[in-house]
Amino acid sequence: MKMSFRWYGPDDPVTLTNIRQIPNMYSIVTAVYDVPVGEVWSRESIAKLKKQVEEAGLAFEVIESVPVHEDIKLGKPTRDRYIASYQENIRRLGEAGVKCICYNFMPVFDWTRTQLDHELEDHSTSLVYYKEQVEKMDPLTGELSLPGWDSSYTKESLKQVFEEYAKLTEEDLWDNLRYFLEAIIPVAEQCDIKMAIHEDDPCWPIFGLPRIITNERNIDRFLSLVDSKYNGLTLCTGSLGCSLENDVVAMAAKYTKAGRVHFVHMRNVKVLEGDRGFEERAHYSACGSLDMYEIMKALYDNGFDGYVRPDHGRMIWGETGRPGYGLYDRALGATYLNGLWEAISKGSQGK
Ligand SMILES: [Mn+2]
Repeated sequence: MKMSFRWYGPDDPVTLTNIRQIPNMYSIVTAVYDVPVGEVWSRESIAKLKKQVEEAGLAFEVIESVPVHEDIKLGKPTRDRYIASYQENIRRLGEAGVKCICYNFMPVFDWTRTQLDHELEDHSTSLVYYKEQVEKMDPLTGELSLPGWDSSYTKESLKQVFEEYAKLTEEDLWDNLRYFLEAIIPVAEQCDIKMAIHEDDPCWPIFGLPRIITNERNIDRFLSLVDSKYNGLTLCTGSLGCSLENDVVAMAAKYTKAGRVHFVHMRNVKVLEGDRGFEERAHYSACGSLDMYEIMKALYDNGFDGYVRPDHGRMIWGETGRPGYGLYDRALGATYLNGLWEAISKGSQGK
C-alpha cells in the first residue's frame, strides 16, 4: 500500500511541505489544471509539476484526473480527435514516470453534493447529499453551482448538452465507454500506466442523466469490456458506500484479488435512513456506515499494492479552504489508515 494525498497545485493552500510531514506519505495525486478538457497537456507543465513534487520529497506517480471530453461520452464524430489527445496525454505522463491515471465517465456532472458546509454535531463541517434538496434543483433553470462542476458551461451550452444526453440510452453510454477503452488501454499497456476508473459519485443517476459505474454487476461488465489489468478501478469507498446495495468490503476483496484495483479512495459516509442520501463523516469506522478496518483488511488479504489516499475530509480546527480538501482531517485520515494497515499487516505475520 502506497499512501498518497491529493494536491491541487501551487495555488492549493495545502502545501507540499504540509503533505510531506504526514507520516508514511509517498506520492502526490495531482493534475495539470491549466488546460481545457480534451486538450493535450504540455510537456513543460508536466515536467514542472513533477519537479515541484519530487523536490518536496514525494513521488509523482498518480494523476487525478485526466478528464474525458463530453464528446467521447456522447459518441460524437469529434470523439476521435479527443481520444487521440487522451492517448497522447497517457504517453506524456508515462514518459514522466506516472504509474496510475484516475478518470471517470460521468455525464456532465462530476461528484455531486447538495451542501458543502453542513455542520455536524461536533461543529466540524462536511459535504452532504440530501435527496430532498437535490430534487428541488433544476440544472436548466436554477442557479446551479455544484462542486466538481465544470463552470465553463453557460446556461445555453448546458441546455444543449442535456438535449444531447436525452437521446442517449444507457446502452449507448456503455458502447461509447467500450470504444474509448479499446482505444486507450493498448496505449496504457505500452506506457505501463494503470488506468483506474472512478465510480460515479453518488452511484445513481442524477438529473435524468445516465450513470453506469455504480454497482458490482456494472463494474463486472466494465472490467470485461477490455480484459486487461491496465483496465482497472479507483475503488472509492464513499462513492460506492453511499448506496446500501453495495457491499464495499466484498467488492474490495473481489476486485483486488482480480488484480484490478490500482487506486483506493478511503472515505467514510453515513448513509441516511431510506437511502439516497448521505453525509460525509470522519474516517474512523464508528463515525459512519462503513467498516474501514474490514475494507483495509480486504485490501491487505488480497495482496493490494496500489495507491491509497484519504478522500474528502471535514473542515476542522477552524481551517478554511477547498471543501473536502483541507489538510487537517485528511491528515488524520491518512494517519488512521496507516495505523489500520500496520496493525493488519503485523497481526497477519506468521499466520
Ligand atoms: Mn473518490
